[in-house]
Amino acid sequence: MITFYNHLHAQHQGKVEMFRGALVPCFEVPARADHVLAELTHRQLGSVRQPHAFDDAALLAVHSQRYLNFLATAWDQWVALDAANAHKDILPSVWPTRTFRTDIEPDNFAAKVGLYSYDAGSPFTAGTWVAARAGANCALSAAQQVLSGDRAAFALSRPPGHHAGADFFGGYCFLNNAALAAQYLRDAGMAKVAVLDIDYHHGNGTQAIFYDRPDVFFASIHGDPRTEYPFYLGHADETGTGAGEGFNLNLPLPRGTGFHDWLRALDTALARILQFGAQALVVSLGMDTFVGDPISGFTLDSDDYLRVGKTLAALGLPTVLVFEGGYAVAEVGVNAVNVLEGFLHG
Ligand code: SP5
Ligand code: ZN
Repeated sequence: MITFYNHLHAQHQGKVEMFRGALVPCFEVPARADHVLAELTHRQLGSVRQPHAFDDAALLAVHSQRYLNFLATAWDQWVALDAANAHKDILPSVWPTRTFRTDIEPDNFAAKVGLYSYDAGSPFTAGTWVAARAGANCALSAAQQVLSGDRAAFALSRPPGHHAGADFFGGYCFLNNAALAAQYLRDAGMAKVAVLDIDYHHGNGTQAIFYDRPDVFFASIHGDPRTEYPFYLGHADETGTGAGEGFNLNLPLPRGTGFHDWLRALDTALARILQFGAQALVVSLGMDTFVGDPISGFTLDSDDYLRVGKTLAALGLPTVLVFEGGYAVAEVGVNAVNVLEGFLHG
């Protein structure tokens, strides 16, 4: 299996995020991807390649033009406010909630940041745009690799993507890598594509992007949003809207859920994906279901990820795996590569 990786991911290195009234060190750090890369190399699980460059059209297939303009210029706008800002990250602090207008882009920079985001946990740094673009290129390259006939490919991208919507960032995510891969497969002629999101957190961005569409089935297994981030989406009664009705499946599980019950949910999701008739699968591969994850609540062990990979492979579909969350930094390499090994060697 080919892995697409670009060292530019390390340009996105947030300093702090807001948690319970304090700024705490970021959980989503460059070392996460480096551990996965080291483990891949150590276990010789296929070659690692640089992604190809994709132009704006591939991003515009998922994201809005004004959001992409914002991402591309945000850092320069921030530093133009005050040269001292070059040493601080951008962190959102004000948002348009119910009753506010979102059709007019404010001139004020903080207001602009709030228009295009939804939490104060996702710092935007000097290198965020460069890193996010490189990560999206990894996901698009992995999709292209599968289109060219490979059974599977892995996008080792950072920052993660599944919380990013068509025009907002949040949850450490800026460009929705999994959605970009799925849309790329659609645009290349695959009529039905499924996205399976197994990150601990509901993939609210991916769900929102495809919610009214019957051509991309979205299934997600995640911590119950009544108690778990992102809180405001991911309930079982969200089944799609309009032409997309019936093409969205949420399987929320309580905090503390172990592998036995989690695997049953996976079987449910995979059965629905087969029933849908997917021609390809995109997996949002978050490793924050691990028992040792510092911000999450499931209890999967490292060995369980071999079984996860084997179960995904048994579906028999061309598969694009996209790296998402997973914050037990020392273990994330073994855990992610266990999924790949289980997929390849069962
Ligand atoms: C891609 C991804 O996994 N994003 C997750 C974003 C979660 N952001 C909120 C983190 C809340 C931190 N809670 C800390 C609990 C410590 N016990
Ligand atoms: Zn997550």
